Amino acid sequence: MALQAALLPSALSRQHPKKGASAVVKDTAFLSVPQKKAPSLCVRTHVATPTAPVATPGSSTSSMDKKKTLRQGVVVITGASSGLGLAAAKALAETGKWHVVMACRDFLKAAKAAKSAGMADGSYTIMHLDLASLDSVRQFVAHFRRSGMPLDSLVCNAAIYRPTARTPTFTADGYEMSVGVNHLGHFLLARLLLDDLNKSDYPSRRLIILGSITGNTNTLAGNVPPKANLGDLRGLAGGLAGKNKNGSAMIDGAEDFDGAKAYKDSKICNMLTMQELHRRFHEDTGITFASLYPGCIATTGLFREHIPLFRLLFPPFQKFITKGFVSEEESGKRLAQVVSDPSLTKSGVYWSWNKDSASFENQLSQEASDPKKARKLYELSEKLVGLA
Ligand code: LMG
Ligand code: NDP
Ligand code: PMR
Repeated sequence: MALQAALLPSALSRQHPKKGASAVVKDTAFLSVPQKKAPSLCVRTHVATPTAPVATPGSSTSSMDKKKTLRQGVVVITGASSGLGLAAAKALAETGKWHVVMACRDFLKAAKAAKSAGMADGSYTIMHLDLASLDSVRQFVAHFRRSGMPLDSLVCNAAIYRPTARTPTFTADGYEMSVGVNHLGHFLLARLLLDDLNKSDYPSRRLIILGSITGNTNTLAGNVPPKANLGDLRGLAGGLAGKNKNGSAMIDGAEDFDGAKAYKDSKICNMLTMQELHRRFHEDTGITFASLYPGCIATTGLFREHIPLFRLLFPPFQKFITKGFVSEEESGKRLAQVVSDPSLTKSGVYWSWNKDSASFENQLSQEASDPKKARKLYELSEKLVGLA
């Protein structure tokens, strides 16, 4: 317990009002959202900051007659410039209940993507975030805070997949790229933004990290070689070849680099991180931590580095043979559900969907649910991103 308390970011050690101990969220904070000038690296497409619960205008002057409605929520989605992230951004923005902050590395691409997806001006804000640089992650957090928007939901969605790579590439901080972007960049982002989520007065605050079936060896898909396996994390402990040039770029310390395995390993990290965050912070903050497998979205940019024959055959293979295929639009709705469906508030869960697109709590593989590994991963990751 003492160790847990020591690990809590300062502002997180306070009790959330839901827990009853100290109702720190005052009415005034609830009703006014600070609005500051938009920072230079952020294109804001709306004028009004999402407002706090407002009284619906009515003819009566009696405050008793005024119905309270929920203010618009603010959700940050990383990698919202294509695929699942874009589809979820669109689905959420279209409800009018959410303002979407699209946290993207390629500003212009994101702007074009939002326009061509038909997202309404005013329903989203684009902010620069390159997860391949821990500096960029910190800058994003600073920019977001300066925007004055509250944070009600965070979706760690961005990812890269280098299926044919036999040699590693590295992030600005020198970590192997797949794990650096998919796990370490998100790990720092999530840890920093926990404070902001905790300050939000929104009724259900959520932190969502994308997982996948291919990181789970209790499935057929997870048994297609190369299989995910973090081993004893010795490669990660050694800095993923970052500062230790003789170290391994693979988490398990393997000598040879394998891009497909590095991606699957990074997905195990994502699923373990969600569970460790749940164990450390859910009870004290009331924040919901969740992961999901949205289905096989075989048409997204994730497979851009795969050989052309794979890209041609993979969608029909998934559609007609495995039947695991899901369209970008459908997957976007699934992710949007995890962000905002009032029935999906359970924390520590890995969501999946059945053929009728009904959500259910899925089982993670033994490795992807190992609490000792999750804790070790968390502690090593804190060191690598400069939090410990
Ligand atoms: C690697 O190859 C690449 O080397 C690597 O670079 C990277 O791309 C990686 O995962 C990505 O893949 C994997 C390779 C080897 O798989 C293939 O791509 C082979 C394709 C061969 C095509 C098979 C014919 C299928 C017919 C379909 C025709 C139309 C569409 C084809 C589209 C192709 C898209 C893939 O994979 C193999 O070795 C093949 C054997 C894999 C089977 C694994 C199954 C193991 C089952 C073990 C059971 C475990 C029990 C689990 C229990 C769960 C219970 C719930
Ligand atoms: P896409 O490639 O379409 O989307 C990935 C997004 O991540 C893009 O917007 C991309 O930006 C962004 N991104 C990549 N690198 C960085 C970086 N350094 N900094 C910031 N953003 C970055 O893939 P999907 O939509 O398929 O994948 C989304 C998520 O879904 C991933 O977490 C993936 O693991 C998961 N998933 C996907 C499945 C699938 O079948 N496709 C199945 C299971 C899980 P840009 O547009 O600039 O390239
Ligand atoms: Mg897979 C049985 C169902 C099933 C499902 C749901 C997926 C999902 N895959 C399945 C089966 C198979 N795949 C089989 C039997 C094979 C061998 C022919 C196979 C192959 C395969 C390859 C080569 N599959 C792949 C690849 C990739 O390169 C993708 C990958 O592993 O990326 C890491 C992939 C995927 N299969 C999936 C899903 C969701 C992927 C996308 C990657 C992800 O995000 O996890």
